[in-house]
Amino acid sequence: MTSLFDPIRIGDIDVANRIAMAPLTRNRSPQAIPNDLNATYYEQRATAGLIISEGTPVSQQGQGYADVPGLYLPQAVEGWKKVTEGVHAKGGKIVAQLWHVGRVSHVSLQPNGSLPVAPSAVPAKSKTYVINEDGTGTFVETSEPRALEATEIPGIVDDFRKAARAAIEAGFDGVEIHGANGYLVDQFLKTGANERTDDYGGSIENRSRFLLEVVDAVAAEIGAGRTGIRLSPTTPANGISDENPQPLFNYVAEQLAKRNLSFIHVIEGATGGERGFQYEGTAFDYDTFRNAYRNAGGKAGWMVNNGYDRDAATEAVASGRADLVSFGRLFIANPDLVERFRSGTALNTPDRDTFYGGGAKGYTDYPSLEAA
Ligand code: 8OZ
Repeated sequence: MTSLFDPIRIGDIDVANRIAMAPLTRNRSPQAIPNDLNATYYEQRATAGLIISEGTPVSQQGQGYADVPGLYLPQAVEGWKKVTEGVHAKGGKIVAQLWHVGRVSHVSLQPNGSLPVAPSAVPAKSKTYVINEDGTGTFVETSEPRALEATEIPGIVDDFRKAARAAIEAGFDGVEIHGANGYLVDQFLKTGANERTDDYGGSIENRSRFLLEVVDAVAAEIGAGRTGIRLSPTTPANGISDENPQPLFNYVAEQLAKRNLSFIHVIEGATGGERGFQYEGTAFDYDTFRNAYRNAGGKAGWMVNNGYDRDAATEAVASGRADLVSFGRLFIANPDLVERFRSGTALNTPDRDTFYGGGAKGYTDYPSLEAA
């Protein structure tokens, strides 16, 4: 029976165990540049089999929150080098999460204060995080977006490609394309945000086109075996919804199966909430989704996420339902989560008040067993 502590090769990446650190927005990188504090935080968590970095915008247009580290400035690449060197020195692996928020942004974060872009001019009805003039952070309503011209789409696909190249230059082992949580890729996929009538809207094939173009551009640039993707078929995050997610994601699964990716990272249900959450009037089955991928010949590592604990993760991996499990909040509070799972030691409790923004408090000061 496979255990959480068994190694696995996913695409071109060898990982030491099945315990991944989920991407976590922490808003501690002013000017979008990773710093020494960020490097310490990641290095502390390097015993994860695989770290997926926090969401990393591929362009300023892709930015939706203050103080998140990007991959579009040369100084950011230099900053990320400190992070990847620290993780590698401790024997860990780390991929960069490539992110474009689409409509989940605020004019104050956009180039020249322009409107955020989206498949269609449908507001997210969500919140984003900005910095006030006095330096404190607050959550504010997202701005009204404008619909992308079809002629602008190749440029955004190319921003993902360039960011993937920058990630490799910064020493990452690969990338995860952020296709989840109501951000740009998910906005194209789902009927609740995509009202286009051109090649990027309407049919399942058309709504999946942007995702597949991004995957193909990134895979061609850095290798499919270093490319992963995160999907959230039934999340309501950032106001996203779909009228019929099962055939949509079965199609996405079959298409991805042909591409020999490193891993598929699946958020089950409502991100950070109910794993059984469904869009109104729909019934999505995650086993059917995985089987669509496997039956089409897909061999990538299958990573599941959303509120798993040690026992649920052990079962998921032992049963073959998943190859890896990612943990978010548990990794915030437990830098040595792998060792704590191995020894069955009690876990530290995460402090919500320090999730977003601030400094070392609630970031690099959670104790490890070794320190205690
Ligand atoms: C929490 C706060 C801000 C952003 C996601 C990148 O949901 C995020 C995110 C999460 O994927």
